[in-house]
Amino acid sequence: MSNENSRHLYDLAVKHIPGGVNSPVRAFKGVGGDPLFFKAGQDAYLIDADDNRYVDYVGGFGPLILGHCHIEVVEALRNQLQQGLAFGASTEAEVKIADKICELMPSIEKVRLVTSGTEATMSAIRLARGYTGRDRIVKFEGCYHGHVDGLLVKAGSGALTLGEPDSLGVPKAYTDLTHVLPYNDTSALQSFFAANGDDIACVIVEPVAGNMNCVPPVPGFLEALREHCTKYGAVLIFDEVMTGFRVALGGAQSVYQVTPDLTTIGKVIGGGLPIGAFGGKTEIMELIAPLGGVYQAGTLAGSPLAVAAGLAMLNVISKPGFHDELAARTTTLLNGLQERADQAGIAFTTNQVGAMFGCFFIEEKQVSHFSQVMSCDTERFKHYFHSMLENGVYLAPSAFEAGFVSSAHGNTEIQLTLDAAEKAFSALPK
Ligand code: KE4
Repeated sequence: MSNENSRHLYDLAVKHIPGGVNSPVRAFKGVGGDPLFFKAGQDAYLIDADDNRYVDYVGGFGPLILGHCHIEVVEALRNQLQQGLAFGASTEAEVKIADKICELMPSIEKVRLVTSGTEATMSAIRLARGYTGRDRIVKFEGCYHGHVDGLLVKAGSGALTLGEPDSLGVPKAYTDLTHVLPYNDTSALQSFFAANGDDIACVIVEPVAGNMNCVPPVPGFLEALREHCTKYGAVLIFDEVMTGFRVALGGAQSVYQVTPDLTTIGKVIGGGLPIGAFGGKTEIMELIAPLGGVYQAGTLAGSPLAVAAGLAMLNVISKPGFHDELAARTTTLLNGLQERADQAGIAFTTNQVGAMFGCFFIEEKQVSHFSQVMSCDTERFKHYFHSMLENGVYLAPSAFEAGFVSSAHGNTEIQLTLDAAEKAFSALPK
């Protein structure tokens, strides 16, 4: 498999782009080697600069739940292109997508569109602080909510991949206001709130952690968050940028039946274009400008192109049975991977919530805690990643990212992946 063109593009890229990438996790630092450059995506496949084809389990890190270039998304974009790209003013489509989001996620009574997940979480936290008049916030180790200054504390995703969970350039005054608790540790939560609950503006949590690989909530964890936030008057923010409309049509909050006060979303609602959103209870959302005193704004918020693509995607995934079918295919994939790892004598386990999954090179059969994620064999993952790549399967270039199945992943793609995994597991150093 030639990577000559990718290598050439990388050499050119590093000249004017830091690390040759526009987002750190793409740099392959977590797996070694130089990053691939891609030129096309079609259905479940990515095509790189050397015309190598890969079954894609990154899906743009979550948005592409229909696979690449889905006909209805492309058609919606084509139509919008004829109408206009940006107006700096409101459009009918923004009303439609706001109505659709509130219909699919009833905890969201009012929603504001932004242009990234980071903007969504940053705005939601500012809103929670404005609403409660409190400054302190709570996040969880290994969770990632975008590169918001106060949230780059023991963060996951690219920060974890690069081994820099805390960032330079973030004033101590900011991080002093951020309390980090262990994910899935209800007793630590209880103790913390007993001592500090009255000072907490909000808790922000990934209801299914997808940035320390994929770690679902243990029974009772989300319920305890809800109970303590209610008791102490803190705003509960579910960061569903990744899980929203992905793990189920109504997101993780519909799977676990725990209702947050605010939710942040993104990825799927933009159909692959830049978008984010935050929303929730009317009494909180009405503090947002121009109605209230919490300022928030964005030049391209509600981008006609992103909204057109997002509406098309939401309409397709709203069809009955869509998510059940996706979850079933994901289960088939994971069962097949587990069988082949067991046959090869490789310590391996998986997590799954809907069409979002995680693979771990670890002896234990249940991964629920950050400490377990950090004990996984990342060297084995590196070998596995490159072997899968050589056999036509593209995984996230990091042991700390979740994987995603799309509706374009059919039996052919699942079988190709399992055949690649059989070779990869048998080639792993014992
Ligand atoms: P963006 O600002 O990257 O659009 O979204 C930030 C964000 C917020 N919340 C959650 C739960 C997220 O997963 C993300 C971003 N996800 C990562 C992938 N794990 C983005 C990939 C990257 O940084 O390149």
